[in-house]
Amino acid sequence: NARPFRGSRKALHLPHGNQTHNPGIFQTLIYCFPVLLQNLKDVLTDLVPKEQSRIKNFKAQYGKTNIGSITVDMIYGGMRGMKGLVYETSVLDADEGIRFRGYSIPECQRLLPKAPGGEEPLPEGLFWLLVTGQVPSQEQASWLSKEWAKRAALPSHVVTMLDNFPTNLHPMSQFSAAITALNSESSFARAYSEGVNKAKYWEYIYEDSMDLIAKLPCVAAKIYRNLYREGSSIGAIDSSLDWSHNFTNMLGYSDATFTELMRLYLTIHSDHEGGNVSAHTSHLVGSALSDPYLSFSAAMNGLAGPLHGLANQEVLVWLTALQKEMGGEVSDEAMRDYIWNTLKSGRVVPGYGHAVLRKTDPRYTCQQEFAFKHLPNDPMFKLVHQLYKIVPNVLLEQGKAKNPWPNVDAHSGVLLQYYGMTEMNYYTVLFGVSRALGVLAQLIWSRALGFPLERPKSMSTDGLMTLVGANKSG
Ligand code: AMX
Repeated sequence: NARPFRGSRKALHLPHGNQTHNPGIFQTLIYCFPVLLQNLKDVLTDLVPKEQSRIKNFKAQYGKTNIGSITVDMIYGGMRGMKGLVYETSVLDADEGIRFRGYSIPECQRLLPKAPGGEEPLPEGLFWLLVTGQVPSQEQASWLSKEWAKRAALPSHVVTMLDNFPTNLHPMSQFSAAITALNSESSFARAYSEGVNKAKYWEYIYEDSMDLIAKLPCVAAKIYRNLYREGSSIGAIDSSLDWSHNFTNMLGYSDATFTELMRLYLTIHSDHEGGNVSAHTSHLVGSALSDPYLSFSAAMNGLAGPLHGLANQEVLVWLTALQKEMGGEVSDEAMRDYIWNTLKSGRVVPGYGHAVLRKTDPRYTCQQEFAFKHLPNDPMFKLVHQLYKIVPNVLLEQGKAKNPWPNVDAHSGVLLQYYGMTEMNYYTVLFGVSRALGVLAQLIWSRALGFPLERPKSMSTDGLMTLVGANKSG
């Protein structure tokens, strides 16, 4: 749980964590006048050289240290457990779940700034934490709200493009295509073509990332309105509101609890360390110095897969079919049979299992808590809760899945449908808006730290067999 930039707790006068380094003059100013540092770029400008030199020293001392071995199973098994990436913003523990810069989800819920009168964390605060390692002040989070409101406008060619998509094009395909087209706005691509010094890459990646995060709710809302609200206008951004509130307004929802849900949703889906398909994709594509728009749209194509982000859509489709077949109240026995039928027909139970996690996903747990608080009697929530008691035992009995417990996607759709968002095909777009916070925070650091082009060695089966001295005829 190492926290990379250890000034943070002292800066906010948090009670725990020992100071083990000598703050420089800039850092001292942070301690005395935290309110001065509302501009995220200023904070980063201070942090980047410190982190560059920390890693340089680490590599100089330990660069040749062996940290594990690679087996043939790992290569055929989707590189599970292979340590092969540096990813700073979050780390996933198989039993405990995700920690964002060292902070668990309950800690983030407690410590991150909230909207006035709200109880859920603001995604702005989470982004600040992911980028800097520091829990932001209320002022810093609202600086981000205002900054994103300022940068939200879409270029007209993207609006035209979205308006011209056929209604049978999946919302995720529309989302990804629009993000690719937004690269007309890339300040990194422009600066690179003008020969910018490598040392300045991160500054342009920062600008593009901020612009992209600001624009994503507008793109997502436009897709929603075009597909499900007869192309009605998303309205204008209100610079006095936070990012999530503007998003729910643009989607056309006025229930304050739905906005609270969106704050929680956009916070918890943001990041899940570096090896998952969407984070790894943006990391890989970004390493070719493709700009943040191109890197992030590539990530969205990965998120659109049913084993990854599309699972939230799949869960609701599966649950709705269950309800249609079985009616309102379903007995445990009938539910067991339904689950077994899914497995026997060669399909997965969506929302269950995970490549890394081995316990219930804390992102599931916090959504469950939200449901207990706000919709305890919703029939679909009751169904989800009933499944939680039955699916793990069935998966254990089948004996294949390494993790029989629910992941984030088992719960999210049920909350959304309760507030009237019943368009299941759209759910992964919301996941995508949130995922930008994590992968773009990392992209800024990847360029600041000068990570090279990603290029692992691949092997043919014959080559592998020769390497291990196997008999090639089988
Ligand atoms: N239902 C049925 N079978 C499952 C299963 C599930 N929920 N989860 C795993 N299995 C099966 C696998 O398909 C695999 O079968 P095989 O040996 O016939 O190929 C076997 O159990 C071993 O798989 P594993 O090592 O436990 O999982 P994995 O790392 O290969 O895959 C995941 C992880 C998430 C793709 C898988 O658990 C799954 O398909 N879950 C359902 C889809 C889902 O919810 N995805 C969302 C994940 C979270 C996210 O990214 N948003």
